This record gives sequence, structure tokens and C-alpha cells, in this order.
Amino acid sequence: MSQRVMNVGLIGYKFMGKAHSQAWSTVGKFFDLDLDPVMKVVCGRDAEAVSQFASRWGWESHETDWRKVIGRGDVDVVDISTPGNTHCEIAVAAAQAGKHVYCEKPLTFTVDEGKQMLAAVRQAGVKHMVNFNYRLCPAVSLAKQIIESGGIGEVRHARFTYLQDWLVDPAFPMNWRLRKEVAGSGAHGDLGAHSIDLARFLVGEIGEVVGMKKTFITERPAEGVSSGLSATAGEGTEKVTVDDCSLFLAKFTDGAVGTFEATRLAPGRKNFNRFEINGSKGSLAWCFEELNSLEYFSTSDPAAQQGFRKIIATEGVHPFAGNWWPPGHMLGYDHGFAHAAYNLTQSIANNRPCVPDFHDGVQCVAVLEAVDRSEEARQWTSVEVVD
Ligand code: SOE
Repeated sequence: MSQRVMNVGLIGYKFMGKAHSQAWSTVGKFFDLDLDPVMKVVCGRDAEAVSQFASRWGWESHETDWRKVIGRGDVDVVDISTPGNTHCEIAVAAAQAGKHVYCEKPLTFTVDEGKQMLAAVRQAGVKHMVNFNYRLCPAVSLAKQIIESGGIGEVRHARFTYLQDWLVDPAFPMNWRLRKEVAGSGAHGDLGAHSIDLARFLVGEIGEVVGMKKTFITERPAEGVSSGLSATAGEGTEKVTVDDCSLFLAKFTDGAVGTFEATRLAPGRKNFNRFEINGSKGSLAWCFEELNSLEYFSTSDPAAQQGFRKIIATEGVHPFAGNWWPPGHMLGYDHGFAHAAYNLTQSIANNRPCVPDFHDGVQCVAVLEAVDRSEEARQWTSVEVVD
């Protein structure tokens, strides 16, 4: 353990707030860090609830106004785990106050806002990271290594599907994730953002897209109380203002072609975040529902032995995996968040860039936005290249 500390201020304490809290409390136990993260303060609007959260999850103090967190001299990193409509304002203010900024996905709703966020962190010279936790699963990092070392040759096809079913019941009530002004979009930004990040990480930049979105369930029972992905109904009904699903075709700038599908209406699919990538010499496939395994087919294998092999990416040689349990003692959802906390801590401690950063966040928003424009124009649309 290092003697130098890094004080974290977390804004938001619901589903993502828990995932981030878990990461901050675990990372220093399993990874050697050059700064010790201290869970200094957590912020939420409900004083009673956030105070209970702070004591349960090990935060030293709590606040009810995010501006107070940013104004505190004892906070080094502002960790934004609130809905997307708040990201831009908080991140810009945090950067201007000289804090390093860690932000949930999607970074924000528009490229314009994303550029403001990027300009603010660059101008302040602070470290910045967007949370794309799936690229930090050991099996996904391994896929990247295999692609980079030429293990599947030239990439031709890339297929990304992100399917969930928690909204399939029309009786499921409204919550913030179904309101455009709070969430920005539905499955498109919530799930599609993850797929776009995986695509950019594994295959490369997306140059052009054409796509569509659809809302099947346009009205739902009004919100009573909601928490995480569950909710109880209140009185009356409310209009849903986001998409249930989004689908698009993509042309990567290096010549590969891709398909993307995101939905929260796929019965039986819980968190089915899957990709399959086919190259000139092999294929790779991964799905979060079996997150520890990577399927790999190589045309270099002896003809009689060719077939997909399943690599359980929990050996010490696999990225991040050696820091946890012995081989085969599986990792889960929370480990990706701990890997993000590790990356950010080490980047701050050693003054080196952190990946994925706000630029990755804005470029992802540029793809989401291009799909929206393509739908309006009913034609192939170029993705803005963000500097
Ligand atoms: C809900 O669809 C959700 O929690 C997303 O918001 C997360 O980003 C994803 O990782 C799991 O599903």
C-alpha cells in the first residue's frame, strides 16, 4: 500500500453508485496501487438515504449538493454516477475546479456537450475517464490482444448485439431510463454505447452508419418508486419518450463492416452483451452472460483439429485476472469496475493518460448521433470525427 492518498467524491448512489463504491473499496485490496483511494464523500439529494448509503458502503462523509463536493479541498477525483442529463454540467465544473473526472456512460447526449466536457478536462490538465467496463473484462482484453497480434487476420465482419428483457412487460412502470430528457435515449445510448465502445476498442473507428430505432411500448404505468432496474407503479400512466430498440449497419474506416442491435425487449436475454468478429484467418466470439470465456477459431490450427476453442480467461497471463482468485475462480460484473478504478488510480499516480477517456466517450456519442441523423435522413450518414 502506498502512503499517498487519492480522495474520491462520488456523485450518485443508486445502481452505478453501488458498482463504483464496490470498486473503490476493493481495488486496493487486490491490486498494488501507487496511490491509495480514499472513499471521502458520497453525494445524493435525499439526505437520509445518502447518509445510510455512506455508512453502509464505507464513505467517510456525505453531501446533498454536488457543488459542495466539487468545492471541497479534500476531493481529488469526482466520480459521476448520476443519469446522463447531469454529466456535462458536473464534469465541466469539476474540471474547472481542478479535479480529475470519472464519468458514467454515455458520456453525454450530444457531440456538442461532449466537446465542452473534453475541452474542460484538457484545459484544466486533469485526468479523465469514461466508464466502459466491458472492455476491461479479461476475456475482452484478450480478444484485443489476439486481434492486434494478427490472430484472426484482417477483420471483415463485426457483429454486436446487446439484448436485455427488463422492459418487456408493458406493466413495468416508468423510470428515468425511459425519459428522454434524463436518459437521452433508450436502448440506443444505454446499451448501444457499450457495443460501440467495444467495436471501437476491438475493430477501430466507425466511418458511416445507417440505422433505425423503434418504441413498441409507448405508454407505461406512471412511476411510483424506482431503484436500479426495478420500479413500482404510481397513479395513472406516462408516455415513454425513448426507443425500446436500436439497429444499425456500420462501415469501419479500415474496411470492415458491422451490425449492431440493442434492445431491452428480448425475453430471456438478461445482459446478453455479445460480439462475434470474423477475420481472414479466424473468428472471436464473446458474451457477457459467460464473461470469463472467449471463443476463438483459427484457420492456422491443424485441419483435423479446427473448431472454436473456449479459453477461460482467468489465468495469471490474462489481463487483470492474475490479481484476483486462482485460475477458474470466476470473475463477475463488479470486477470490470474495479479494473476501471485501477486504471484511473494508476494514471493519476503516474501522470499518464487514462483509457477509455473523454475522447472515447465523445467519439461514441458521435456514432450514436450519426445513427439518429441517418434515421431522420433515411440514408447512410458520416460519423463526425472528434479531435
Ligand atoms: C441497464 O440497461 C444497464 O444497467 C445499463 O445502464 C448498464 O450500462 C449495463 O452495463 C447494464 O444494463
